[in-house]
Amino acid sequence: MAEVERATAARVQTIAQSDPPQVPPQYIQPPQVRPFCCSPSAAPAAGSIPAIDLSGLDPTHRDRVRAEIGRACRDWGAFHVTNHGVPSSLLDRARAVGSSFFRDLSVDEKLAYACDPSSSAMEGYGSRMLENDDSVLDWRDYFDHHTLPLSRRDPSRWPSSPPDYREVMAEYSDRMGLLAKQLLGLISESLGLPASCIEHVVGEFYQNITVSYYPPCPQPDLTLGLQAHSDMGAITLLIQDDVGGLQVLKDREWITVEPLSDAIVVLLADQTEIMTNGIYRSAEHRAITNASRARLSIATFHDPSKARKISPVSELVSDTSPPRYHEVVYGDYVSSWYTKGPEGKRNIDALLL
Ligand SMILES: O=C(O)CCC(=O)C(=O)O
Repeated sequence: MAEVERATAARVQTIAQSDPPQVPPQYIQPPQVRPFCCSPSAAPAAGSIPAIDLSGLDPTHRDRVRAEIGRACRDWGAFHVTNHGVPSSLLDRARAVGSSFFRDLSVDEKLAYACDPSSSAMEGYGSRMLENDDSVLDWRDYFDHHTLPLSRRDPSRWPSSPPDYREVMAEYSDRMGLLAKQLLGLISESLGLPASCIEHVVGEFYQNITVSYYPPCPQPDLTLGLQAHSDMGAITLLIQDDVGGLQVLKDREWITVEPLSDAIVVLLADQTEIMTNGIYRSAEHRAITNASRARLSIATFHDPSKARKISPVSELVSDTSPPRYHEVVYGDYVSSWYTKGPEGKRNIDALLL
């Protein structure tokens, strides 16, 4: 098969557009990880991630916000923030340019931005999370952008259509970076640490933005849009459209994160679990599919540089509370994630002392 044909055939959107009655076998998940429910609306109604109102961070409100963030990080590792200061028009524009890229461009136009399938974590248009031959594939196409530090940002590698794509994504990156810093400050304070503590350990943010597109799926009960994982870095900020499909694991049960208009989902990632010595846990999450509507999400990952060494912060370690994780060089952590695959949280568990 010619190179381009192979790439085209691998696109989930192309498969979905041919209206197959069944998904191809490589998308069928083993029974133990299949979604219990076949549509987000059939998911358990009880329990949803907490929603925290960030408005008015003056000293009085800051105490309330800190306490709520502490509870959410301890109990869930995931929460919504509202009144976060990012204009809802920007969230809408980011969703609009993302869905226009997937919906309005032909496959050939999209393939002009294809990322190199033989190399992990590359920028561009892609379809699979892992390249291991034996891995079950996600029912998802995506576009990954390298956005911060600015030296990594090259909008000429991003879609030129719709015409405002690059401008919107750059502004979105800047605003998410600022919010991520603010949230890491509140998370530090919620542990009685100086606001800058976690941010100092992380150092300069390495930020990537992934726009995920999940076409309608003929067999949502057999597939996953994105397999279960926790994110590798420090903190992820995610928006989704009104279709829904993000699920967070809580007490061994998958809870659907109902889309909340204008809110941003905060997901603690593995390095924050290490820095907080396990007081706060990273959120294991996944995306399920549905048969009727395509879904879009935009995840913004904030990571340390590859050279950064991460360990539990000294203020949280004592004789009575010894370190629970080995120190890790972040780049080694990333390599191991891509070699072994996410499989839930296996990678971070390997660092437990
Ligand atoms: O689509 C979603 O809601 C989840 C996306 C996600 O977890 C990711 O991009 O890593």
